[in-house]
Parts: sequence; C-alpha cells; structure tokens
Amino acid sequence: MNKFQEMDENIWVIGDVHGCCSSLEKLINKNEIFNNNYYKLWFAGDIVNRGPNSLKTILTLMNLDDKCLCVLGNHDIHLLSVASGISKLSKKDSFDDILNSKDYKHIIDWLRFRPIAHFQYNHLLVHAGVVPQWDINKTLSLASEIESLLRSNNWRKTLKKIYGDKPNFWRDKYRGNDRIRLITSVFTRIRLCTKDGHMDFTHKSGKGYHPNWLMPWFQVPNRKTSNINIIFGHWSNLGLLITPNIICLDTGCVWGGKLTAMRLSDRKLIQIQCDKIKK
Ligand SMILES: [Mn+2]
Repeated sequence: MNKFQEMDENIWVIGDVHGCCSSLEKLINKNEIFNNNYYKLWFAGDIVNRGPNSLKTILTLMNLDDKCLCVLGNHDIHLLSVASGISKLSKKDSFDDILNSKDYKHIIDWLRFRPIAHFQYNHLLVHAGVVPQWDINKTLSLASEIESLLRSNNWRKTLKKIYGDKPNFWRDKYRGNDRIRLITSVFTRIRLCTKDGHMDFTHKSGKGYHPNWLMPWFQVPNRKTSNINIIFGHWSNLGLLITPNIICLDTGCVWGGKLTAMRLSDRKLIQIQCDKIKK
C-alpha cells in the first residue's frame, strides 16, 4: 500500500513566495487546490521581503488559519530582527508595508510562533536544510529549542545572538550563543558543506558552480537524515529539484521565475509564472 494513502489532507507544499502575493493568489485559486475543502498549504519559508507585497502575503497566510503551515526562513527572521530593533532595514528590504501596518504587532507575534521545522508523513519541511550529523530526532529537538526561544517573552534577546557565520560545524557541546547561532544558520541558511559537514556561507551557487571541495548539504555522504524525505526552499540558483527523497521548491518567483507548489501525496506540480520585479 502506498503510505500516502493514509493522508487525510490534500497537502500542497509551496516554495519561497518573497512577497509575490499576486502569484500566490493565482496559485491558491487553481482548481486542484481551491476546490478541495480539505486542502492544506505548507510553506517552505521566506514568505516576505524582496517582492512587492509582503504585507498582503503575510495577511493571506494568516487568514488561511489552520490551512497554513509555514516554517521560518532567513528573510522572515530578518523581519523579526528589524521589527525588534536588532537589525536595520536595508535598501533591498521591501517589508516596510508590514512595519507601517496597524496590525504590525499582531503580525510579528504570529510570525515568531511559526515552526523552524515540521515533520509529518515521513517528510521534513525546513527552509534551507540540515547538517549531515543530525538524524531526524536530533533535528526536531534542535528546531524546538529555537522555536521555544522565539516564542518566549525574551525573543528579542534571542535574535541578537543569531547573526554570524561562526561556528560553522556542529558540536553537541555548544551552549548559549554559539548553539543558537549555529542551529538557526543550519535551518535557515545552509547550502554548501564540506564532506565532513562544515557549512560554507561564502558560495551560493548550485548546479556545480562551486569549488570542488564543497557540495550541496544533501549530497554529503552518510547524511543521517537520508532515510526521510526533505523538502526545502532558499536556493533559487539550484531551482526545482525533485529526487526520491530530496525536494527543492525555490523556483525564484521574485527573480522573474516561477512559484511552485507540489502535492505531497503524488508529487503533482503546479507552477505560476511570475512577473519580473522592476526596481
Ligand atoms: Mn532564504
């Protein structure tokens, strides 16, 4: 029996939206999704920033209520940091509509309660990836450490600690700031690794255009999550990647590419061609 026949929901997983709300609306209104009362949308994070309508996008997700499950991406966390005064708004940022909204506080609180990782039906959903040293139990337990901190009253303090590229190699003994920074970097920023699992944040190319001592995190030999399916976004240079157990859905909608949704049960794809954003 196909294990997905147990699924009681019509789950679609959607790649990085980056504030491209009109594309998201077109996608949700597709018959395959909207005509099914039991649909559920999983988002791979980076729902805001860079694109034209961050406020409208996040309100759309909030209005989906329990039909929406969204993990946090690096841009979503950047919004939390700017909102809390930890980071400055940069010229490239395009979420001032959220910062100026009357619902601002409610939106920020909704966002910081989103998960870092979600595991269901033997599928792990994260924004960027995992390091090879983590099995699924460790992955979920480390994600919940960050989730608890972001949901606590001290969430601003946590955000102060998460920026930086070091340490870039997981050790169980890390505590405090190093631990928080490393875990958050893995889930929301990882792309390339050495063969022993050192993360590299200086190269971002996919498809082989990187030094030969680096490889995509999911190709590291003996990765301890190789027994489960992992769905992620964050890597538009890599683009659509669908292998039996590794799925990348960031198809660069904000860069004039496409917004992609994949049905979990049979991996059917829907793609919306996006407009190139004029700056
Ligand atoms: Mn990202």
